[in-house]
Amino acid sequence: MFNHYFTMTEEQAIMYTERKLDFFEPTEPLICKEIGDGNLNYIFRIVSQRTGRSIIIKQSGPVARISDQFKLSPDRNRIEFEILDLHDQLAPGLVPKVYHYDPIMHLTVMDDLSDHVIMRSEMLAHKAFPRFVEDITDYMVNTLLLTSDVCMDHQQKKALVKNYINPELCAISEDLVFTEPFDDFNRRNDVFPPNLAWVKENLYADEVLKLEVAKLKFEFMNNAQALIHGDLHTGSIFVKEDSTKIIDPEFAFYGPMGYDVGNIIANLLFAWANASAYKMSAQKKWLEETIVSVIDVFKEKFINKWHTHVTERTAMYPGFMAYYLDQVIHDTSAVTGLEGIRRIVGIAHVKDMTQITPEDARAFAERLVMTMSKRFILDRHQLSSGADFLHLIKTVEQTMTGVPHD
Ligand code: SR1
Ligand code: MG
Repeated sequence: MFNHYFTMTEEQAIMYTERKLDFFEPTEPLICKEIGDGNLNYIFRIVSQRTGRSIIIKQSGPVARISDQFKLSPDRNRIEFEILDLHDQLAPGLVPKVYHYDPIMHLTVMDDLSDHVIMRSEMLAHKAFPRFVEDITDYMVNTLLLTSDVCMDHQQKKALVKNYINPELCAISEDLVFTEPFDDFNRRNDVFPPNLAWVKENLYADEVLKLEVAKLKFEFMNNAQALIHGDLHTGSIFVKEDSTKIIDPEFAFYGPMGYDVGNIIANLLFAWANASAYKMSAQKKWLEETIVSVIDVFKEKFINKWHTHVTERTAMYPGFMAYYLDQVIHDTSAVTGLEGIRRIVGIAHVKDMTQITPEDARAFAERLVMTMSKRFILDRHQLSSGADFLHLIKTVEQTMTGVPHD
C-alpha cells in the first residue's frame, strides 16, 4: 500500500505507523489527528491510547495548503529530514530528533513537541521567553558559521550546496519576499484595504526602494554563504520554559546568513507592533531588549566561534572578520525590512498583525512596521549593532506617534 506516493488520511497514517514503524508495540491502540496549521504540509500526531507515548509524521503534499497555485516537489521533505539531522549535530538539543524518512511517501517521523508551544502564539498572549536569546543565537551561530567557507573544507561545502539546491522553495521566497510585495506583478498580494493607497504610493511607486530590493534579491539568489534555515519565523519555533526547538527547515539552501537573522528580528518586530497596539508596555520592552540582544549576542558568539573554528587561511587576515560580520548585519537589516513588508502586503500573513483590532489600529500598526521596514532596507549599511536596530524602531515610532523615546 505504501509503495507509491499519495497524501494520507488520519486512518492511513495509523496504518503506516503500524506497518512501517517500530515505535509502538504491535497491540497498542493508536489514535491520530492531523494538526497542521502551516501553509504547506500535513502533520499527523499519533498517540498510544495505552501509554500516551506519541510521535509526529510530517508529510509533504504535491501542492501548498495555502494555495494550489504553488506546485512543490515533495523532495522538500528529504531536505527537512537531512537538515534536522545535521542541525541536531551542529546545535544539539535545539531541534526535534528525526527517526525515519520515507522517500516514496515523502514523510519524516520525528519527536512530538506537544509539551512545547508555538512561540508566535505565546507572544500573542503577551508572554516572554527568558531562554530565547541564548538558544536562538546558539542555533544561528552554529548552523550558519559552521556550514560556511570560513570553517568548512570548500569542496565539502560545495557538496552541501549541491545537495541542498532547493529551486522550488527558493522560487517561493524569490516571488513572495523579493518581488510581489513591491509591484504585485502576480496579482497575489493581499493588502488590508485601508492601507491600499499607502502601499501603492509607498511601495509600488518607490523606484529607489525597488532598486535596492532588486539588489537584495540577487544577493539572496547568488550568495551561497551558509546553509540557512530559510524560513526562520516565530511560527517555526517551539518553546517551553526550559527548552527551545527550531522546526521546519524545508526552505533550507545555501544563502546569505542575514536571511535567517533578519527573519527572527522581523518576527519579533511583528510581536512588538502587536504589544504596542494593545499598550502592553512590559511585553513591548521585553521585545525591544530581545531585538537588541539577538543582534549583539549573535555578534559576540559569532566572533568567539570564528576565532576557535576558522580554517580558511585568508579569512584569518586582520580586518576580514569585521568586514564579513558587518555584511551579515547589513543583510540582517535588509531582510528585517523585506520580511516586515511581505508578511503585511503579501499572500502569507502573520497573526501578530492580522489579529490587531479595531481596523484603524491594525492599519496604523501595519504602516508603522512597513515604514520601519523601508528604513531597514534603505539604511542597511548604517546599522551594525542592536542599539542601531532599536534606534531605528524608536525613531520611526516617535515620528509616527509623537511619543518621545524612553
Ligand atoms: C506558499 S508558502 C507561503 C509561505 O509559507 C512559508 O512558511 C514561507 O514563509 C512561505 O513564504
Ligand atoms: Mg514552515
